[in-house]
Amino acid sequence: MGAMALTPVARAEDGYDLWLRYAPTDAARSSSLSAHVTAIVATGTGPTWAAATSELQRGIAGMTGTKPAVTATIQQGALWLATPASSPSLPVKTDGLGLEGYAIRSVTIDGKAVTLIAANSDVGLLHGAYHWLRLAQTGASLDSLAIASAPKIGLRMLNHWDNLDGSVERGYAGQSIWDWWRLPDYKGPRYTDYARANASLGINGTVLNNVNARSESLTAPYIAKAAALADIFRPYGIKVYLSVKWTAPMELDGLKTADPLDPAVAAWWKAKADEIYKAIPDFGGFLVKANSEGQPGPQDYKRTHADGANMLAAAVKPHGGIVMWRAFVYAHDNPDDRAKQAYSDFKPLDGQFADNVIVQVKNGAIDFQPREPFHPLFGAMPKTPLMMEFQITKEYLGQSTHLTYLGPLFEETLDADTFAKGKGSTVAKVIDGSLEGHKLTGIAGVANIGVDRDWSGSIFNQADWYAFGRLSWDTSLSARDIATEWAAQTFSPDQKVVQPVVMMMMGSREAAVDYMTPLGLAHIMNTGHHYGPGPWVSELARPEWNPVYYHKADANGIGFDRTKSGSNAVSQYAPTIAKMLDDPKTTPERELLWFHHLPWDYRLKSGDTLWDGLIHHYEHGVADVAQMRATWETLRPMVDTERFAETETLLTIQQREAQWWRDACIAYFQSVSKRPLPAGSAAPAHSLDYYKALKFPFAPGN
Ligand code: BDP
Repeated sequence: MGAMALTPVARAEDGYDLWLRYAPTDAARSSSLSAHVTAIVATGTGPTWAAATSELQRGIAGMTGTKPAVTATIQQGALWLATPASSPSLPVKTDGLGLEGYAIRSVTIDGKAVTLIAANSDVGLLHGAYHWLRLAQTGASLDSLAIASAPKIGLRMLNHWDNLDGSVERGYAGQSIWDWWRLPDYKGPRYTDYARANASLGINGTVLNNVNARSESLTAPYIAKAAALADIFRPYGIKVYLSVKWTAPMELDGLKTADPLDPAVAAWWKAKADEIYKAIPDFGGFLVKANSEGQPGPQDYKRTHADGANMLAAAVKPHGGIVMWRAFVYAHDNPDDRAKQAYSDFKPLDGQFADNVIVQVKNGAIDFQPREPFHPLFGAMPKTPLMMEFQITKEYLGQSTHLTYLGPLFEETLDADTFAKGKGSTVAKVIDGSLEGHKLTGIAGVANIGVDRDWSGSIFNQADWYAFGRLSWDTSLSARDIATEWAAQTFSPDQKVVQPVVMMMMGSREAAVDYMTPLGLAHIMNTGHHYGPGPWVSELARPEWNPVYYHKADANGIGFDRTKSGSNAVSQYAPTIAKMLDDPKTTPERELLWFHHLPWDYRLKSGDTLWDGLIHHYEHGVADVAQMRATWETLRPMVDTERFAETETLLTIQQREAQWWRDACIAYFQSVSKRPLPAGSAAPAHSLDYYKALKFPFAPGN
């Protein structure tokens, strides 16, 4: 065991510092760090420079105990921040780094060895400073650095589903961090720490309010509040955006209609945009949920999503703003397979959107399930920029209690091949614009942030925020590498800590898939709060709100037939994929029941029947959680007490609930299949009626 791991923890850790802990290092590392930052050379001025130099000072002081000075002259061992504007004789080329990227180089200037962080802009320098600090915190070598990094995706955004009353839709980390009531005057320190955390990942935009928006967020007092936040975030390279409610002109100013082709409506939005830009000159633009789950929208006036998006786009265009128009739509009066509806609505509109509109598409066609095949719209709208919407908050993956690291889920979707232009047309290439040559590009994550001390509801949930940010900057990073650097910064760079933590994280999402929705099952969570199992639910008003709609289990078999002879959702994919998914034998087993309704006796690759295999997957999931607990237990001597105990308790809950999921699902599926459990599988602990009777009226986030 490394000496570092045994160093007593100087202070209680409650997770507030996230991955920016800058914990004291051992003596050897500390002197190496000091030798690499004998001073910080900075000749630029302004708030972003101040943010970069003070973050470096904070980091180095934390790790070594000594705060380096900021000076204007190069000295041996200095860390030198420079842009072409601050240092005309920059020895490093900054071409290709864009306005947000940076280079980090070990160079010799007049015989003095220095580490140069170079960028075209102040914000680029800030990103470079955070990269250097990440190297420092993870124990990486700081010699011979030759790094160049620039993001491929332009908009890297958090979407807050935060309400003006302080509650957070699908939030499991306490109330909203936006203290709307006391803004714009009172600006607590959390806002700056939020900006620091995001800037450390390169996140450059935040939508402050819920997509299920209230009109009030567009009134003068709330614009002033948003402007106060924008002022705090600006030095960190983060722009503010707002979700808007389609009928705001009617609700706020008594207009008779919200028809996007009505000139009075367009004029209202133009005036509103002008008002916002007066208060927030670099305001990013609007996010819109329209004609979805009861929200009003242009279709209420027999207009299309494109008509609506383009009208708003015209309002923000003179200011350089954009509109992010969500494709998450499905209608109660549409009897077609819910998984097909977004494609059916949007695909025909390809080519009709204004050039400052980007369509925001969820990773899968239903709704943030533990596993979904990639959304068929990716690759299907070549003339339209599409941005990704991931959910960082774990509505369907154990909320605040389960450890289910989302890195592998994000990675799986980004790496999926749409075959839109032949092999290699990955979802990542669709959203970074390279497949079709789009300049407007974006990725959004529904935030998991609240006022809890640890921000995200648990220490391990922080990793999902982290992974989202890192992948937004560079979609080619691996979930494993991201977990590795997160663990090193969050706990300790000691491999004896990092390796087991990464092992737990990397298996955790598959474990959740197994104990919740194995083999391509989806949306069998209980009603409303989506907490816990409810595969039996069948009485809700809209068919697609009921789990039975998704699994279609009966005496003969289980699964949703989306083949040509079923709903034909497969035809929404490129022909190569459609063909593969049309046949259960060539469909990846992990997505089997998403695309096929199969008899219980269907043979899986393992040799199991579908029935036995389903049970075995449920059991693997439970066993994996037991293994995660055992692994965590080995870390007891190496992790500080408070954070160790939190995770220990949450894993105990997770194990109990994984068992609950297994037992409840098996009890239900057995009631329809009427089959005996495979040899060695224990009967559920309780009757089906017991599981059905469990109620959670006050579950959070609902
Ligand atoms: C679902 C959530 C719901 C959101 C909706 C959306 O259950 O709370 O409003 O998505 O994305 O996942 O609009």
